[in-house]
Amino acid sequence: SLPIRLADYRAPAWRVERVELDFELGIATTEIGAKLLLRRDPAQDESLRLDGENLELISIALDGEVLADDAYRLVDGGLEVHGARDGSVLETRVRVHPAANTALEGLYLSGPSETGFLLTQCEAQGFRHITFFPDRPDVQAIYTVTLRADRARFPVLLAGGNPDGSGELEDGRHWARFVDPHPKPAYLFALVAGRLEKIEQDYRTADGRDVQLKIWAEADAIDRCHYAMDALVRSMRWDEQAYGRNYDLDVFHVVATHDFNMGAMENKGLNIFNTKCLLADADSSTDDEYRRVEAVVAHEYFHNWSGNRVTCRDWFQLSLKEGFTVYREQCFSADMNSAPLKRIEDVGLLRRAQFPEDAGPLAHPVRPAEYREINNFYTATVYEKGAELVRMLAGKLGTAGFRRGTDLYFSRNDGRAAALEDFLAALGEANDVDLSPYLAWYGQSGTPRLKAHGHYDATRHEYTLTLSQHTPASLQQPRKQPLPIPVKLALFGSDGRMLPLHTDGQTDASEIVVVLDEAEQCFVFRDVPERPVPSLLRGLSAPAVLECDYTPAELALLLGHDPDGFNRWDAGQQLALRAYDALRDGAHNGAVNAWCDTLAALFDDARLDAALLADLLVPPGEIELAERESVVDPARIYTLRQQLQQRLAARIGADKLEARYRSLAAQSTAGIDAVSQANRSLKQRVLQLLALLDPTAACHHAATQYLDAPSMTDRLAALGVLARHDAARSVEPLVHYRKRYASDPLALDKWFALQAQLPGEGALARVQALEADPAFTLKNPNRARALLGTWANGNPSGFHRADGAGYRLYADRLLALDALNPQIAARLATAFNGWQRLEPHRREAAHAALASLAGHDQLSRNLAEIVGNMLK
Ligand code: HT7
Ligand code: ZN
Repeated sequence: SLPIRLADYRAPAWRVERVELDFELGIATTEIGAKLLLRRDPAQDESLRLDGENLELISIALDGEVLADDAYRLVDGGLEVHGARDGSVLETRVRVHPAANTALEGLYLSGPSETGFLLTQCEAQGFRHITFFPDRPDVQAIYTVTLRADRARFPVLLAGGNPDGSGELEDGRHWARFVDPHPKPAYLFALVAGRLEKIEQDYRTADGRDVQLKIWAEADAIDRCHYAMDALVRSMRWDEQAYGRNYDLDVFHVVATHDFNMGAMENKGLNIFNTKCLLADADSSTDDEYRRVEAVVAHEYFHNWSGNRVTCRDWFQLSLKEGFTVYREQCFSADMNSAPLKRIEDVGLLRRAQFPEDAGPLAHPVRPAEYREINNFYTATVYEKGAELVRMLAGKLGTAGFRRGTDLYFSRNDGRAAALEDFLAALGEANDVDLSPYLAWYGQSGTPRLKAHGHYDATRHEYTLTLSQHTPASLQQPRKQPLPIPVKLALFGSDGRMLPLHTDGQTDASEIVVVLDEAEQCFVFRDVPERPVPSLLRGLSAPAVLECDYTPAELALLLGHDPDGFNRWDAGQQLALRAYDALRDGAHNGAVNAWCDTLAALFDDARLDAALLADLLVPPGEIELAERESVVDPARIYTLRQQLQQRLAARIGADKLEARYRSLAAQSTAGIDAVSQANRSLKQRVLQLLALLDPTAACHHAATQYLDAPSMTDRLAALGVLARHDAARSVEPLVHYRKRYASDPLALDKWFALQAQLPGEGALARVQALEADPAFTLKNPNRARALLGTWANGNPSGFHRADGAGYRLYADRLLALDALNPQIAARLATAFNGWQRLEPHRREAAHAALASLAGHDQLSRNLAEIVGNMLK
């Protein structure tokens, strides 16, 4: 297939003003009638072409006349119709097969044929699997949807919009109609039909609309939806207060499914969620999962404005809705919880997932210039880097200025399909600033490296900071431009206090932002009483990698004293990298000691938040460490990182770890309040460190903790320590867990994932054994991700075996998956990212596995694009 290019964008020649859809629902076969009121752009004279995939056309009529065979043509991927005029009405009837749809795109069945329910997934291009339509986001129509089905088999019938009547039909069937008054693109269409239970809550918006909130799930899951309802109500209030955005229909439905390709979907008025991102209760959910539910509920709700009311002109603009909505969710979660902890989590994800993507063969700009398969572009770059770009803009404008900008953006673009330029223009115009230089960030891939060098002039009391930037070349973009990089900074004195800053522009602030927009620039600070320690890129003020010639002692000072939790953590991460390098190179131990000594001191600091301490005690992960190596040996990285943590544990000492563990264990509760979560987080970390020094003692605690655990977080943490440090002793609790949660798919996913994460050469055999478990199936994306995805992405030392056997098995599974669900196969295939930098044996084996995949002629467009890019 040929790539689709941003440069080729043309406004649609044909639009749909109104659409009436009529569904005759059945599990094996569903018939869909569509009536489209068409509008033609008088400036274009193309004939009407509609998208359609895997549709059996039953009938077709134009303006009430059945079309003759030569008046239309079924073509690859669509339908051409001759003779349509502006104002014409096209009627089609098609047949689809939901139960046979394993790709989970379009209309499909969730669960077994006898008991499951029907639902749709239309983003990005699923609607064309439901009916013939101009399936592009800049075609926005008013939808009237009628659902008909057997009442006993499908007691609940839902579609997006406001309810507009329902009633009985013959033969035990019934119907329900919905009208959505807000014009929307096809990707936001949704329906759900089946046996579902609900919980409800009334909500009055700030502007006075009474809304019924309804969350739907299968009977065994409905009791686990209360936390999501609570998160939804908080999200709605927050969007009213933070952005002045109110909900705009009389009902808001949320539906949970176990069978979903992504986390959730923001369909207008009918959000659909992966159960993994919606269900939460103390017995089966971890603290991380509670936070994820809160975040994803908020994210999808926020899309009602950033995505639905203002949508994307074309899929190249995807970050317009995704980057902005991720940013909105990040701010919401920071407000609901701890801002520094949230930032640590998000920056961790950015460095672990986005930076490697941006440095490898799949690198692409936040606004890509071309794609073959749009589903491959729901990436960390579009989402997470996109959110960082919005954060930069928001930081530049300040809270009030950013709000002025978003108000203008929403009012000016309401009901429209917008481009990223519209976003920057509104933010800029509302504040009288020109933000167009920031557009360069959207068009250039790669993570800028920011170099900093400080010079102190003791006689003049002047500190000169020289900043320079460089973005490594990529295949598509051999020459990278300098970007505007906002560098938030502070200067610290040797006593660990922040120094007041005196520059030409500003005086007396303790933290300022300078913008580096050339390859190199100097910034001068006056009246600096002593040689300062700079703290740079605070809060990660731009998605860049900082390379500063700090001494270990300087980083230790920041780790020990920075009043801001995030910056303290970040200094600790940089120091840990130094320590890691020293261990690897057998160099002087200065950095190792500085890292261990400072953390050991903080370990004793009773004022420090327990959750922050837990994060401080974790060095950068294996993927981040691998990113800095020119030749990667994942087994060696694992071993060195273990050694580094062992040094830390030894420096703190077994007695202190043991005592801290006991005191935290004595305070354990099942609560999900911040204090209880912080307690669990630190307790887990302390137990992990203890296990590196005294595995017997740690496993003894873990065995007890597993049995007594009042929460899933504690239970899994204990199981993890046992499985890593005493395989024999972990057998019984693993079997116990497997039985206890036999009928809880999400809990079973965690069981698969925990074992898939166990490091070292044994991982392959373990994965194969787990594949033989009767609960394993490639058909369910959550299950496939839990076992195969966790192994390949979350267990570098276990996946990257020197003999390449991991790659061969994985490639084989990708092929099998591709035949079922191309979106999931393509996503999992990205685990090969970085293969070119592997040491020669592994590189050759990875190359062979990728080449064998590329040699198959039946690959989906999804998998073919990823594998093809990987091999470029
Ligand atoms: N906007 C949603 C994207 C999504 C999706 C994309 C491709 C295939 C399946 C999908 N399910 C959901 C999710 C979001 O960002 O909110
Ligand atoms: Zn989204």
